[in-house]
Amino acid sequence: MDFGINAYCIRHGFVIADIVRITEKNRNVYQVVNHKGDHLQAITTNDKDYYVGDFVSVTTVDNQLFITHCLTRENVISKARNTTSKDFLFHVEEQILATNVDQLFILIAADQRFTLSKLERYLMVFSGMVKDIKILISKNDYQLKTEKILEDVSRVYPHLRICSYSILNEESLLHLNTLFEPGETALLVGSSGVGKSTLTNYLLNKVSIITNDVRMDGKGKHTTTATKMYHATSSESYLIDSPGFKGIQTSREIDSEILFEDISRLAVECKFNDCKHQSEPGCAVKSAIKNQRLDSEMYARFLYQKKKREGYERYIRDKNRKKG
Ligand SMILES: Nc1nc2c(ncn2[C@@H]2O[C@H](COP(=O)(O)OP(=O)(O)OP(=O)(O)O)[C@@H](O)[C@H]2O)c(=O)[nH]1
Ligand SMILES: [Mg+2]
Ligand SMILES: [Zn+2]
Repeated sequence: MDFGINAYCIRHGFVIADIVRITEKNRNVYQVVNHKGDHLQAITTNDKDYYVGDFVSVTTVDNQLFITHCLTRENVISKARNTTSKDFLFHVEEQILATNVDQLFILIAADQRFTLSKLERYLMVFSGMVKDIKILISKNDYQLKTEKILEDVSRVYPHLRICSYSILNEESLLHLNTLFEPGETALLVGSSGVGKSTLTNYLLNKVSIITNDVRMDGKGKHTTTATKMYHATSSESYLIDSPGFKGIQTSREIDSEILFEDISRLAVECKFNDCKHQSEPGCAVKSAIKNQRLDSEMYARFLYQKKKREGYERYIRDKNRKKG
């Protein structure tokens, strides 16, 4: 229950004594845990922000714990901050969700509207930040809807591994439990109401079925407002539950490799280095489609995402030109 502090210190050659990990943040008051598993409160007097998952060094003055600085972050999971301003593309700001994350679980609820675009955005935004990404379809008690989603995804992206579960189905939960690696830190993300907190609750208590809390219409109102890290005894892993997303975008360069690896592998064989895989001669991508070695639907998604990305970049360039 050291929240990974020992392993982190060994990896980086730090001395454990004054290192704690942040499990929750409320303005400048932080809940932290030390290598013995004691839960403590720490504050900071500097103007730096720390995040859930951070390993920080602390000092005690008059019985009060102070964070002095943040230790090397092994990774940072972020997305663009939600904003209602029409002008947000000017100053899109990345919002840090958590740090030092080993596994990312993207939750999609079977009872919510599903689009391939949304799944693609999730994957592209996060795939550059963490290697181990898993997609979970929650609420698979909505059986037909679950099947439709799994079918839609696997037709275009047969290489993506997706697991579905329901909080009402014990067997699916036992399988789910095995996806969480012992000693590792897992972050759950997804729209509001997909079931992140319900799943967290299950993994913490391993109570077989939490029927009271589950409404069959899936529309509970236990909206999470703060990111929080827990120790999940059943999997011996650390779990971060986060508030639901309103949307998913990013201001960073996104990574589409996770979706279109097949296309980039073929692209090295195209005659022209800058082949757009549209009408150029000697295009290996087009010829793979013709020979049915590449799925035409995946290719269509590739063009769609590329067009969207280019439009977005052009928009930012134009705006900035007008501004500057
Ligand atoms: N039918 C069904 N309902 C579920 C399942 N999992 C969660 N729910 C219900 O879905 C609703 C929302 O669940 P939460 O766990 O609060 O969702 P959340 O992702 O934490 O939502 P935010 O905190 O707003 O981001 C609750 O009423 C849950 O009981 C499931 O597998 N099946
Ligand atoms: Mg929640
Ligand atoms: Zn090509």
